[in-house]
Amino acid sequence: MLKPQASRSRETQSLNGLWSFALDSEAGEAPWSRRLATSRQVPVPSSYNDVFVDAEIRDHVGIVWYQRNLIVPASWTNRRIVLRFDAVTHAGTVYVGDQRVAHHEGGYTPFEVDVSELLTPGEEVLVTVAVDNRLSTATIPPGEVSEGPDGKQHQLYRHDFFNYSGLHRSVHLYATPRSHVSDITVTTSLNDDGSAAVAYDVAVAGEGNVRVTLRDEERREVAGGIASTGTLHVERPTLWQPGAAYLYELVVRLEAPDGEHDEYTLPVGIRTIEVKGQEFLINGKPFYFTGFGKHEDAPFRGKGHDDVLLVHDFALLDWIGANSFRTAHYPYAEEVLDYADRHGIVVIDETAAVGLNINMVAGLTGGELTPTFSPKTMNDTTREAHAQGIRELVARDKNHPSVVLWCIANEPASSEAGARDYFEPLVELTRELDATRPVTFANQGAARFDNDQIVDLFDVICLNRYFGWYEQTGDLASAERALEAELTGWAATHDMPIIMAEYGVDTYAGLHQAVASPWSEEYQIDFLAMYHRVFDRIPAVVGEQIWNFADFQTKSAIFRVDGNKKGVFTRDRRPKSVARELRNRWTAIRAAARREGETP
Ligand code: GCB
Repeated sequence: MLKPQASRSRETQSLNGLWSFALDSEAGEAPWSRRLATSRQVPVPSSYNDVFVDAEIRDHVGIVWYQRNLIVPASWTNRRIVLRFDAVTHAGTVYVGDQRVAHHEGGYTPFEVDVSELLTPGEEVLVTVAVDNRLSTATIPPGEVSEGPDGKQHQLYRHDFFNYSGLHRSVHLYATPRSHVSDITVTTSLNDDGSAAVAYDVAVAGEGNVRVTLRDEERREVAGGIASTGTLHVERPTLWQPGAAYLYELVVRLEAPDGEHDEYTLPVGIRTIEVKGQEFLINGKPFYFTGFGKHEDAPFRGKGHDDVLLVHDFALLDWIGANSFRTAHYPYAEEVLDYADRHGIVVIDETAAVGLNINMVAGLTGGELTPTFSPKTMNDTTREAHAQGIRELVARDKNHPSVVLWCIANEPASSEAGARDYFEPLVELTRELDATRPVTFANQGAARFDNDQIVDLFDVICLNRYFGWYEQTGDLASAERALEAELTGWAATHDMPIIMAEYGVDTYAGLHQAVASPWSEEYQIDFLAMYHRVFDRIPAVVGEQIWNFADFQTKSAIFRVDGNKKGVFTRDRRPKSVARELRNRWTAIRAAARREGETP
């Protein structure tokens, strides 16, 4: 799915800014049929939860209404006009004037609707969106809604981050010619003589001839084609590499018989990815992932996309020497991937399938066990929502060179009966949609190398482990033995590379101790140093991504103090003491990789 873009043939209008906002209980019948009777305004993009000072809004379960007017420029006559939402979390129903024009489920992928027939250029119209944040076994992520004794809806969810909701990303109105480029797929490979093949496939709605031109960063044409599908040959390509991004541009032009042309420009990074035995190769050379599991999370805006935060977070990644991150636990804004493409940061791209694990907390507390995969729990409807999430993720992100690995779930109950039947078709689907990238899932500690039911379906083992925190709390010597036994077990039983996709400790910034124990900055330093010693002893470990980049908000819980505090940075992005230690380690790892001719 192509991102809106202004070009010679396309125009865009941002619908970001302040929208009218009302809870469902305040909005009356058919709120789209008139102006919302409210003085409240909410910023877009943003979560609505924390911008007001009102528990009713912060903890609201159900529908809220967003509304604004729009005017299509008078010059947009005879154009195809599209209304596009980059993310409505978790479901959105859109009305233009009196008409319901779209409904979309899945809070982290875009959707759009052709509204050409509904809008008259030059005239004003109301756009109203019902945003529903309820999660059930029919949604990804899943959850359960129940009615409390107060008659209010209560939302149960099993993921460890606050259920922020709203219009989290940009809203656009854009115009294209009626015959237009509707999709582009690009894949790249390298030939033995060092030249590259850039295979492209252009989908068109309407009629016309396609022409493509590949330009380098100096805008010099390096190859071209005159068909909607083909392979371009690049003699001496400059490769896209971690830390040294290089982006060509594929300019796609559709020449329609009526003389109207459409033009779309797609950045293209030439690079290869391969999993070979226990190695992860980028451009044929071993790559070692350093970095974090992140979140889209910040004070006030919640999960709302913000370019200031985007640039600052990447500046911190650069400062600390990280070369990668995982989009835990949902697809991030496209702006984030564009930035990663342009700045050479490697991305593990994750779906929103988090919390498919009913017994995780029960397992820890000795509660009663319920099967996770069953007709009453995660069932065929859940799996269809999950499959749709995978389709939309791949459709949106397939052309990003920074994305090197699809992660289709976080911590599902992969040792339980039913996990294999649930996951096998989803892995197959991912491979059908994209044969060029490996596939993984993030494995939870209860599923070990000898009882996990699904890992062999995948290409890379991603492990989330908390020895020394949830287990062996405060006892790093025992934790070190447990971690080493676990990693050696995986390495001996599976010929696959291992990435430690989560490891970390809650750390209260400013808490210092001479004798380090949990929650102190010193314990975070000792804990991470212990993990790193172990990783360095096990060659199958090809990556370390600490949980988490920054402290983040969660629902209220007895083991959370104003959120999860496992960040290496605080929620307002100040480094904890461990940051400098990591900077030394990761800078040294990168320097060694460069010396040895590996991918830094
Ligand atoms: C995990 C989850 C992550 C949590 C983390 C924690 O395993 O994947 O979402 O936030 O543990 O801090 O407990």
